[in-house]
Amino acid sequence: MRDRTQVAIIGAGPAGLLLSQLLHRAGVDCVVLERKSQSYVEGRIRAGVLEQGTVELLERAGVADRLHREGLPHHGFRMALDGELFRIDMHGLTGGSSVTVYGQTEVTQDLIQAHQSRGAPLHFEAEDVALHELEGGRPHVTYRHGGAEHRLDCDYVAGCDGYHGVSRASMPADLLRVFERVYPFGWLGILADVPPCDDELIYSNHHRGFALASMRSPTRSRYYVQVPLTEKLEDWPDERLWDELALRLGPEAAARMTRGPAIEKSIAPLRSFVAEPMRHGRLFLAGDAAHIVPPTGAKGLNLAAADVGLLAEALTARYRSGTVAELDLYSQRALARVWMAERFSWWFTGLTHRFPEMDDFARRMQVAELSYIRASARAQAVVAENYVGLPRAYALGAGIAPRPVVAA
Ligand code: FAS
Ligand code: PHB
Repeated sequence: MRDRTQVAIIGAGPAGLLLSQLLHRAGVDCVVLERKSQSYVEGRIRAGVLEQGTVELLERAGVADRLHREGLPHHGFRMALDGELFRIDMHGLTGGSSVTVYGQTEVTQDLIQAHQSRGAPLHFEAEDVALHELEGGRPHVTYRHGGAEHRLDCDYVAGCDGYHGVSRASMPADLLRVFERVYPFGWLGILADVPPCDDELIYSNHHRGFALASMRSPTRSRYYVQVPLTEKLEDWPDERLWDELALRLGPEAAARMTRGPAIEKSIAPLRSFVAEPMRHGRLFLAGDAAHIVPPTGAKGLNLAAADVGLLAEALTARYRSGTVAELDLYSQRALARVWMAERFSWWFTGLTHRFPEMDDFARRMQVAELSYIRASARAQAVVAENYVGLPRAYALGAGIAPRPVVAA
């Protein structure tokens, strides 16, 4: 079967769904092709913190009603050093910025709901998606769906298919430059229908390892502990995990912690990854297809949204006024923001986690840096403005956006 659209979007994660919704509201035709089933996509448990910029994009996409009803505005978060808590007053230190705690699962469900209520072309279980003629005059996507072979002719392809997707893999190997750090540990996460131990998040640096106390609602908690990559889920029965969380979060948080059965438990590896450029001909990458951050800084989902905001504006300008200037600037603009978020996520991970090769000197450096942050409002302001999301102007300032990398 043969179809045509203006923008073919690969992937129905937050990036693909948000881009599709923004383009639809700008009058741009698009089709979303997703490899997995709807229930699989809706069942994924991932991010939990939305920057103000992400909330504004979801409002612009017309999918923020439930977010405003159920999302939890957070004006600060706590840090713990070997069990001793101190607070980062984001709202006070950034002139009024904050974040909203609202699960990526809910964002995805709200976006899918918006698509299906308008009968949008969102195809789940699209198999063997392949991209063709990205530099030619007839870009198109082929795929199999419902047992039939399909060809989708388009003007542009948005690769929103995550780290393991087909889009980045469709770029010429000699064009791509990748930058990567793989961390020697993972995060063991637990979701439980118990009240959170605090009304704000707690990021804990403990000599036994990192722990994070987060939440999804006043009755649903999300916790993480750093574990070696060799650990298996069966090594961590619920009781062992609750005991470890109590130790690493410290006595004050432990006293308020409510235990309960895990409704989801998983181990996620941590990596920092960037692929440059984020464009090849008619293909534009957005979200995890182009970059990965360790979840420590709560940037992954928010970076995907920031890419999508830029790409939606550029595609809309192209169809409304015929200008391709913003499309030509997309990769450089997106990467400028990506690298700043990569730096913060890498730094915050280094500050809060126990590295296997860490000697006593390195441990003392961590303790000294955390003690300095605890003591200095200026140091806390740096943490706060990165956590709530840097102003777009920082990345677009002259000389800040990295020059396109020219092969040596
Ligand atoms: P996604 O990976 O979410 O979506 C890509 C979509 O493309 C998927 O639905 C996939 O099935 C589909 N796809 C892949 N290949 C395809 C193909 N060939 N054809 C069609 N479709 C294809 N971020 C945070 O900020 N905080 C966190 O706590 C956090 N925790 C995470 C935990 C885990 C286990 C993982 C993997 C990520 C986590 N992240 C976290 C990061 C995460 O939230 C991502 O940043 C976010 O999902 C990015 O969204 P997308 O770019 O849409 O990519
Ligand atoms: C979460 O609630 O899942 C979460 C919150 C903050 C992070 C990472 C994950 O930095």
